[in-house]
This record gives sequence, structure tokens and C-alpha cells, in this order.
Amino acid sequence: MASERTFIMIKPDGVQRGLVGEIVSRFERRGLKLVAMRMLTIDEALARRHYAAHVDKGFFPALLAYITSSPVVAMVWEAPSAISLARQMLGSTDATQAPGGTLRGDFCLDIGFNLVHGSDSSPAAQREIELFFDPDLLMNYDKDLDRWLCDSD
Ligand code: DAT
Ligand code: MG
Repeated sequence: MASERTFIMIKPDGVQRGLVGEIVSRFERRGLKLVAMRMLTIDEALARRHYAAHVDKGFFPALLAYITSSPVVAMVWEAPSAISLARQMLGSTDATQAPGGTLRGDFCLDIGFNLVHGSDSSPAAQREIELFFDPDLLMNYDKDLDRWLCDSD
């Protein structure tokens, strides 16, 4: 099955709460391949582009203040069906609706401070990856372990 890439971002609360390792570890253990990673502080211009679909919503000022408040860790992860897989691993946007076993269900209480972003579609993944990473920052490499993760027959 063809691999796809998704954009995952550990939000300011994830960094502040010391959950970077836990979050990265969950993606690694599930079997996704890390192909890019950088730490940055999001400015207002980037926040408006990343959350372009939400700029007119009532919660946008709070979202803007939150996402620019402290550094984030931006990543690209690769796997077959990586986009939907990662969304399942995140759990519902509203943490009160997220089941245990998901990142938000295990670590969050709030719809606003919900720890991690994950692309919600293929066009969104492409747009968000381009927004945060120059193409030369995306690694292409084989992992020997991959043949133990998916049956290629
Ligand atoms: P997701 O992050 O699950 O893709 P989204 O794209 O609908 O969710 O919204 C982006 C972020 O905006 C979300 O992670 C938290 C915030 N947000 C969304 N809906 C909200 C609401 N009703 N009240 C407060 N914050 C909200
Ligand atoms: Mg979204």
C-alpha cells in the first residue's frame, strides 16, 4: 500500500508539559516513519495561514493566543493511511469526547488546549507540510524495520 505523509504538531501545552517524548514515542511505536522535525515559535502570520479555515470563528482569538504562546514541535510522519491513522491516535478535537488510548483522551481536559495537531485530509496535509517545511527538509530513507510492519505480499 502506498505511503502517505501527514503533518503533526505538538502544540505549546505539549512542549510545556514535557510530553514531546511521549507523543513522538507513540508515533514511533505505532510504526510511522519520522521524515521531518523542527521546533519553532509560530508568529501571527503563520498562525493565520495554518488556521486559515478558522480565522473568522469566535474562538480564533483564543486559538491565536494559545498557538503563538510558546514553542511547538512540527513534524512530518509517513505510513500507509498516515492521515486517518494519526487522527485516530489524536482523538476528538474536544478532549472530553476523546476515548482513553488516544493522546487527547489520555492527556487533555479541554477543547482549546488539545496538545497535538494532525492534518484532517490529504490536501490539508500537503498544504500544512509546505507551510512548515522546505522540500529539502523532508527525508527520504528506508527503515529496515518497515518490512515487519506491513505485509507487502
Ligand atoms: P482539530 O485540531 O481536531 O483538527 P479543528 O481543525 O476543528 O480541530 O480546530 C482547530 C483548533 O481550534 C482545535 O484544535 C482547537 C480549536 N477549536 C476548534 N473548535 C473549537 C471550539 N468550538 N472552541 C474552542 N476552540 C476550538
Ligand atoms: Mg483541524
